[in-house]
Amino acid sequence: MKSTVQDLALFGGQPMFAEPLHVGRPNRPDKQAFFQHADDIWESAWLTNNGPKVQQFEAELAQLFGVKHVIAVCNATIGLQIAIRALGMDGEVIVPSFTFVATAHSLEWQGITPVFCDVDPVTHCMDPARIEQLITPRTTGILPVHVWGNICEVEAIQAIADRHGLKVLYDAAHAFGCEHRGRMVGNFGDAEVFSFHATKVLNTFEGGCITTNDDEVARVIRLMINFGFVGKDQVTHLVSNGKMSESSAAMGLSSLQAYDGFVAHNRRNYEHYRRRLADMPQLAIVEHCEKEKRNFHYIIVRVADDAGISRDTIVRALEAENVLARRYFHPGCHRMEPYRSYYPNAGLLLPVTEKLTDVLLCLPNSTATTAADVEGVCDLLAFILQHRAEIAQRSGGRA
Ligand code: T4K
Repeated sequence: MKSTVQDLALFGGQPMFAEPLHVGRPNRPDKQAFFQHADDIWESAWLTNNGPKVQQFEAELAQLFGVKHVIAVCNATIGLQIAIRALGMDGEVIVPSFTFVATAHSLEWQGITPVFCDVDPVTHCMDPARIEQLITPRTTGILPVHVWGNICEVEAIQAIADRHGLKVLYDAAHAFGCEHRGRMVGNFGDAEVFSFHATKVLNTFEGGCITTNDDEVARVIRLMINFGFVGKDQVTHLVSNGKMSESSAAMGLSSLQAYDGFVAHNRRNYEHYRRRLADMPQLAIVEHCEKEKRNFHYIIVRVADDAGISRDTIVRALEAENVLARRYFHPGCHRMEPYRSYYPNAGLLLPVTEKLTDVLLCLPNSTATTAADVEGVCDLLAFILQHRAEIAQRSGGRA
């Protein structure tokens, strides 16, 4: 461990970790289990287009979620775009700015105006109290995000949607395996979209799925992921290609087998971080609900206003030590193009978002993060905090 501030890699010392410690390192299932599925695919020469692995993956997911329809897709961004169309959203849709930019882009990309709504300071999910003031005659839907696996206030949001005749589509990219009042995510709103990107708790390299309990919505989505084909020659919709490949489904099936182990590992790391961070009043971990199913995948820390060191300086100091923490979600969609040019004053209605984008950081967690890694990252954070005044001074007064 380091003894003086000069030992920090930021000031020329040796990095504490020889190899980079990434946020977003994939959870990998048993190699043989994956290879067995890959071998089946090889032998069958059926590589995509609703093959047997995709069908099996969808069936296993439907059982896990307890939902009527699961449609596997090539990634969550395409999944969102297709679900938005299938639900007939148009005009304006209310969406948080505090999310990965894919959520807003999936609307704007198809000519729908994302109307940014502020979020709750504790859960970081859309604040239902802010929704109604954003509804106009052009509003057709609400697209909230279960950020970090925290579940949105689904009852309050549904009540607003019902009052105003709006569709609700959840971005559930972070919420695989989570539940709310005993009901699995996947069953809320008109549809939900999960991401199985490499960085997610369960991955299919790239991938995702759309879930719904509505037979008609599911029927339209199935057309929309496959060029609009009904049968061999007849096309009924102007749509896209959102199919998941068999190799992705193979990764999904083997990952489902390993999923409980992923969550147990994540949870041990989360508890470890929480224990250590309890001694650092400048850093508050965003807690996961422990009474209901959660995936414990995201370790999010809030830097206190009076910490005496900024989030960005902490991230720079960690990075120099090879701890590649991320500033999810910085700077907020409304500060990214094209939204920043379209709505330069959007931040005035988003005070909580503006704050969160400046004070949160995401620490490494996945099966690639060991207990020794967590201990090392926490030692480093404690050291940085202990020497925060000198760090600020040596960084040219930049706290
Ligand atoms: N909605 C929400 C709320 C989302 O968070 C996301 C995606 C979406 C929708 C859209 O889902 P998809 O269309 O992707 O299915 C990453 C992911 O690319 C993105 O999927 C994810 N959210 C977002 C939160 O994180 P970046 O730009 O931070 O990715 P990148 O390349 O910097 O990788 C992150 C870290 O992961 C790096 O430290 C390296 C590590 N990594 C990454 C990959 C791809 C690995 O170790 N191995 C890998 O294979 O967006």
